[in-house]
Amino acid sequence: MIDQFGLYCITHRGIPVDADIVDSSITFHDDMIAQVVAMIRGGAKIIQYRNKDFFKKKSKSDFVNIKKLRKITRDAGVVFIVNDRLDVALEVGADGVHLGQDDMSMNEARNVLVKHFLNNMPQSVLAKTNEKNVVRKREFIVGRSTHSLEQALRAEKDGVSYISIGPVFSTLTKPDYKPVGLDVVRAVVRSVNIPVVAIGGITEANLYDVLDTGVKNVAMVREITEAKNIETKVKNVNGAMSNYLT
Ligand code: TZP
Ligand code: MG
Repeated sequence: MIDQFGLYCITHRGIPVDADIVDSSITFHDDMIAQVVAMIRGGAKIIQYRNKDFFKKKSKSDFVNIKKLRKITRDAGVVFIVNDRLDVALEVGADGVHLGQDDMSMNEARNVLVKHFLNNMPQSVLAKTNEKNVVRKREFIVGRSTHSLEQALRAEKDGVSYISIGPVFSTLTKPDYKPVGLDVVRAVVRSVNIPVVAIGGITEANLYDVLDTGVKNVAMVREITEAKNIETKVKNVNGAMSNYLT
């Protein structure tokens, strides 16, 4: 498992019509594909597929898109995480899933993963593998959203691979959540030993304030997906992060 993702990019349904990212071969219908292609060109190392509409409606064309995104990210060597749905993550062969506080517990996730990998492993591998190390061996990533120090400590104890903490600042992407602020991010970074991703209202402009907490990973939704040029934005943020962190 990578413990430094740098910029953690997250897709978002709906991009501004005048955004300067659309390749002539990509139709507006494929907007998630355009987003991801641009993120990869900008140097993203990890991308999460987040599309609340899909998970409500389960549209077939979105499902086709997720499969395309898996292929594009795999070909580019980019880690691909699916938000909310472990079943979808496993079906498309994602590298991991990101779960919220109200989603399945780590124990439930572990059971599903053990079953899935046992059922999908060639007999020869299966013969040498015992149940306990299946999940670890495959290094399937399970992330958990947290909104307080208590939740962060609990998630680490449960055995998740990484946590997100936020929203750091108030954000239109998650308007019902009270911002946790920079002090909570600092406390979480000091208190847990798994990778921490700060999220919520983070922009290129406030990036250094966030990095000053000691957090090494930062996730952005709107700052990236609503940028006039996604590729340049990802390049700039990643550049700023590696300058700061090295
Ligand atoms: N979890 C906490 S805040 C948030 C999520 C998914 C949304 C972050 O979006 P943005 O646009 O980067 O503020
Ligand atoms: Mg969720």
